[in-house]
Amino acid sequence: MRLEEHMMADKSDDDGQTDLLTKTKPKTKRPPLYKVLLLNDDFTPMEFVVHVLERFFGLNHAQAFEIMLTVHKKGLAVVGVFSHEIAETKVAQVMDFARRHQHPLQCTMEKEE
Ligand code: TYC
Repeated sequence: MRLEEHMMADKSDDDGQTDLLTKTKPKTKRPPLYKVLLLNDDFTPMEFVVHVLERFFGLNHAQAFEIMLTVHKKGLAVVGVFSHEIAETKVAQVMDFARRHQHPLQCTMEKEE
């Protein structure tokens, strides 16, 4: 047996990635999350926004009122963080509900970094 073979004889699980510079992290990447944002406007009634937050985001009345006020005062707020598919659904539900009630309420999503 050659010297090299003797040295590797008890290292059959060697993956060839022992070098400091060539080691790579095993990638277990989680899917990205998306923030759903509600935007302020001058026309949508406060109570309608509170209702939207209760109906589509499962918030209680106090939580919904608080977030509505944050949007009203700051211009926008994150109302939840979801997978891409769930975020898209929430945005579509809010936009459709607002349109059906002829309110200009805007809801968007943004990738969380
Ligand atoms: N600014 C609106 C008003 O004074 C209330 C409002 C709050 C509208 C939040 C949109 O996302 C919104 N009637």
